Amino acid sequence: MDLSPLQRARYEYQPKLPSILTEAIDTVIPVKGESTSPSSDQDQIKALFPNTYGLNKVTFAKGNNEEIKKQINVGVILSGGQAPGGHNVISGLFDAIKKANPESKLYGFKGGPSGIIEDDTMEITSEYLDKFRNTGGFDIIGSGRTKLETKEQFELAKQTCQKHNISAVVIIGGDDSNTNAAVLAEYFLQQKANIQVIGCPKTIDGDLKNDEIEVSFGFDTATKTYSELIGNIERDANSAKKYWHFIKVMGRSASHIALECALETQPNICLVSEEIEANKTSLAGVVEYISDVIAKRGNKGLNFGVIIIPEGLVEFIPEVKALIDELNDLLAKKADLYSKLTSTEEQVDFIISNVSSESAAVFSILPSSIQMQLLMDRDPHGNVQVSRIETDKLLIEMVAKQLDKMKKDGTYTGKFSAQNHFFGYEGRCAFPSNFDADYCYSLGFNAFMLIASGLSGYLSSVKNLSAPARDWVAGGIPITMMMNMEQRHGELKPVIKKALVELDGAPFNYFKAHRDQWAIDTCFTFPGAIQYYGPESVCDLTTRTLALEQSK
Ligand code: FBP
Repeated sequence: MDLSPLQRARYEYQPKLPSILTEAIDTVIPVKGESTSPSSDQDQIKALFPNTYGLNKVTFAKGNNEEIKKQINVGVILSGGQAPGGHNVISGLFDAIKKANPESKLYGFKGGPSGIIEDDTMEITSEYLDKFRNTGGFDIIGSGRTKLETKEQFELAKQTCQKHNISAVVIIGGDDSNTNAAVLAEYFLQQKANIQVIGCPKTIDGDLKNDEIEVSFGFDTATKTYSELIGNIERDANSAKKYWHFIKVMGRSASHIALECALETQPNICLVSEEIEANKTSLAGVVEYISDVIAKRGNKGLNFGVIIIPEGLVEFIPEVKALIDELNDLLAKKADLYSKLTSTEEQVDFIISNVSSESAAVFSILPSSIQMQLLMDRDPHGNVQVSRIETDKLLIEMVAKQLDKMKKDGTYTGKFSAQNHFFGYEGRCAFPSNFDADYCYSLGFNAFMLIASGLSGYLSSVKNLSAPARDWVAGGIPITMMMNMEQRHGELKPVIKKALVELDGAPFNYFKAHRDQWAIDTCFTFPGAIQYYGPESVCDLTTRTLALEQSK
């Protein structure tokens, strides 16, 4: 296989670990911390998770641990969207397993959670793994979005594990996948299957976080990749001075990615879905806000700028959200009738005559391309695939119309020419930054320490992340403590609470304090490409979000 120079160099990179995990592995023992409970819905969650409710947090300390040398087989699953660093979670897990006992084995379930159900299993050997160390992607074993949630699936998973003598499974995924990891852990305990389940917090979206999980892996690298590109576009805009760039960035619900990129690049506008929802801003209101900024700059002769749009925006605009909810319901209930309609006109008429008059009115004003995107297939979790809705183009079209009106009434004298971009897939498989390379390796190594401690239903946790890696704190957090009950497809279900942008949090407050100036003046900053080699002050920096959240 041909290798790029960076690929070759990254194979040699030795990720940093919290100092306790650098000790000889048989001299580290688990230490029980406080017992836990979820912040709400305790009774319901306790009833659903009798074996994994109220467990203690765990950290590690020095101590004799002969037990850790026992031979075991572990399985690993990559679940959901790619996030830089997944290969390093597997590397850390593998290295810890082999350190404890070179006879122990790591198996990968291929293609995501379906791999464990269908027994699509491979042994991960040292030789195979070495080609993936410190590289982006999930191609080491592949990923997928199959939901692991039914008893039949759990039984099949149990059979696969028993066939390969696997006594622990590590699930690397986001909030939904880790919710399912907790349900699977509970099931195996109820069944006395002797199979432990440990989760690892993954998603570029950054929305799997709480007091115990400071950040999900991949967020650091993905936002740095997008910020590099946004900075480059800002320089281009500032050079040519002729385009407004509308840039949609990934993040299917929360706006953490958009906000982090804004903190890194100081664009003229960054929309934050959570604020739009809190203020109940309508689509027309969003268009007016953007148009006003463009007009203010245009009237000063500044006919260029950069606007960051979070991918999930449409689901936070109240009237569009109401429309999407009605569409989800309608397309699920009348799927047969809808599938018989062949022309776009028939489909549009069907929608307009089957939703409320308010939603019909919203649907009617949308460009037909957006109408069709809202009707596309849902993902396996029943969600609209927001990455396929061209919000950037929708806003350009609506803003252009609004600016035409403003021209006519004399409030806008500039020129408007726009370019649209979508940064999503570009960032999900980048070479992990040093932070993600180290964090992921630590999460994987730590996952083995939790397994060796006999735990199940825990999420691998590495904290104190704005400090140097040696000062990070490794441990385990019972997943049930992160859960609450939520309505999902008409049923009340236990799920890990998704972390949206906090409007009273330090990152948003910093942005809010500066955005009016960034809007009108040109204050762009240019983060440049991720640096892998050089001074720590450049290479090991974490995100602005984490730095602001952890600044005392
Ligand atoms: P996860 O939550 O599984 O980590 O995936 C997040 C994400 O990258 C979103 O930002 C995006 O909306 C979605 O995946 C795209 O999914 P797909 O890869 O299936 O197109």
